[in-house]
Amino acid sequence: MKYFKIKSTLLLLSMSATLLVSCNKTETNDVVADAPVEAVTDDAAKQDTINITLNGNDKMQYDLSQIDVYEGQTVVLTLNHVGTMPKASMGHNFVLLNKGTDLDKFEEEASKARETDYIPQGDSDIIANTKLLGGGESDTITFQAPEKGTYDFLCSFPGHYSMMKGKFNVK
Ligand SMILES: [Cu+2]
Repeated sequence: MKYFKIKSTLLLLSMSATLLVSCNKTETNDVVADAPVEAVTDDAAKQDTINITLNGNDKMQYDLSQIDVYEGQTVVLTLNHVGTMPKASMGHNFVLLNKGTDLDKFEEEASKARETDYIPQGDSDIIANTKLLGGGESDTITFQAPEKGTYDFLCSFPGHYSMMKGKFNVK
């Protein structure tokens, strides 16, 4: 009986010790995580113009899956095709689409638009797009960040968007 009591006291002690440790840990993490993130955020938000570099390669990959900008900013986006394959077999572009665009539907339309490099003309879902590039080529576009929210970007070359897509976050 006595032994049990000591044992449960010990258990309680170790539990509160664990709680204390985890509380402290959370507080420490918060302080450490908040300070630098806040500083970077403030700096990035103050800029009128934000430069984004996105690379696409011969393995049908972008090097970014998330792009963060701020409302009202002028976005200067450069897409580089860092591979060597030609546009006809491994073409890449960047297409930014309106919130809530049905990606499968868009891709269906885009794949029919071969004459215009897979950009369906007059499609109101397109906010901005680069040219279609082959290996070694680059294109830079400038556009206004749309209103706050999460948007999709993708490569509209047939079959690429299952791998080549990401989120464009306007904060
Ligand atoms: Cu592509």
